[in-house]
Amino acid sequence: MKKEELARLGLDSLTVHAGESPDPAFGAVAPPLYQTSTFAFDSPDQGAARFKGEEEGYIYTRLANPTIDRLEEKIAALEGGAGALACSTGMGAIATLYFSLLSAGDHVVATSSLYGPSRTLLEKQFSRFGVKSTWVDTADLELVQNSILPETKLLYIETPANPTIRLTDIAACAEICREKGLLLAVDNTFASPILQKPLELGADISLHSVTKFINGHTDVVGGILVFKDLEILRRVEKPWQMVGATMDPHQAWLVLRGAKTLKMRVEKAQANAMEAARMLEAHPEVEWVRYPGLESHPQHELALRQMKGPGSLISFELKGGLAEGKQVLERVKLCTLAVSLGGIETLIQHPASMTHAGMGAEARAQAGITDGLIRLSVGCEDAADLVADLKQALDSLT
Ligand code: LCS
Repeated sequence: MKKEELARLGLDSLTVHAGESPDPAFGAVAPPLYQTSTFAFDSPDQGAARFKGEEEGYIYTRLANPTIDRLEEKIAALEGGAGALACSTGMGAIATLYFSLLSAGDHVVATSSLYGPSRTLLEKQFSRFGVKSTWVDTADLELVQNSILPETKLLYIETPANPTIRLTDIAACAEICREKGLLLAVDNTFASPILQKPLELGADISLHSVTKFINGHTDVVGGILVFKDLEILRRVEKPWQMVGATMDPHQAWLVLRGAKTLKMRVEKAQANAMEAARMLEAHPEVEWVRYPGLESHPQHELALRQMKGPGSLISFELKGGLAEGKQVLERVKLCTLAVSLGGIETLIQHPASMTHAGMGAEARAQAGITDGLIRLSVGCEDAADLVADLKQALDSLT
């Protein structure tokens, strides 16, 4: 379908049809997997013309591949972006973003609570090349304003944030970036394009670990950068190709397959999460629960304004802190003790010793990631089974 036709479709239709036109070679309805590293030229002149950019066509899979193009088209359509670049992993996408847009002497303001390696990559690696960063609670817009220096080039936010489920006001951040001439990038992994569209709220780049909701089946790692306009995409495209953070066609094919059911999965997991969050909130062993769908979430109003739904990530802490948290991790039966999130199955983990261990205790404390925080990624099982599983683990503590 043409871009203008796609733009008129609803999200259900888009997840099914964007990037999915029948195969021009044989009419296959499912997208063909072009598992090839290179593409033959008809003549030396054609090869030269493709390298010069004078003729459209494929050259080499690290540069572009028809299966990967389809995934980029699908996710760009879902995000309302001008184009996308599919990456080897979520971290490949984030590293590509930093590498393409930042130079020695530049400064970044970013959300203090976010996926640990997104922070340590800038703090411990990019700092070697003279890139500086300031990590703040980006929910506090005054703090964001006050952290911007003359050399700040990028505001990097993650909302909802991993693992605190704290939100940042994307439209307000976009306004600040417009005034100050900065780029705004949003890690949209926790919401997925079904629940939140950062580009429509004024962000320049929306990115995902497609390992999570977009693929949804816990069998692929991948990432994607989606751009509001092609000018920024062009700045990122060459460095992305040159560092080789590009996706493989088989990855793209699997993700295309997973993404077709994105909306149904997100909605089912979200309905389950609401029930799990209500049970947790009512349980006497639970000290606090953070879930944007609960009225008790300090940014419940922002969630209603900015997101189509609260998603399926919950964090909570028990009255007995980490010691009791570990017992729950051991006693759940249906929930699997594993990192990652956004898959069809419910996963539970302990960020301070797992996903966010590398950040260090000081950065975790500053970001509000307490030692007793347990993160739950609710999947698509029966809500009653999930609630019963969590409840039996909690009841066993009393
Ligand atoms: N962004 C967010 C918000 C993430 O949660 C992750 C991974 C990444 C980026 C990086 O993506 P990857 O390279 O793994 O595809 N988050 C993980 C987590 O919370 N548990 O395990 C991985």
